[in-house]
Amino acid sequence: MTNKQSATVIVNGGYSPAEVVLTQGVPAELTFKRINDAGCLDQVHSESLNFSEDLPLNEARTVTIDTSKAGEFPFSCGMDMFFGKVVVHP
Ligand SMILES: [Cu+2]
Repeated sequence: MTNKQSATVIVNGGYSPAEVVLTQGVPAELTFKRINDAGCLDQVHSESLNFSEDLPLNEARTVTIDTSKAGEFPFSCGMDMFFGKVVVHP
């Protein structure tokens, strides 16, 4: 029985992967690691997932994801130019 899940998004001029699939009801952590100074990706935020993080270069930052509801939840850079999403499926 899996009781935890995690995923890592590499921030390198965009989000890789840009879509993270999680299972509903399993506690989840999402880690961002920015490895490229280009662009304006030094912040990542999501209104629907309720997080906002600064992303220092080459440092991992982990946020907790609420997986109680299924659906698609977008996140984006501080200026809303680059987008990714978390898909929580039942
Ligand atoms: Cu931006």
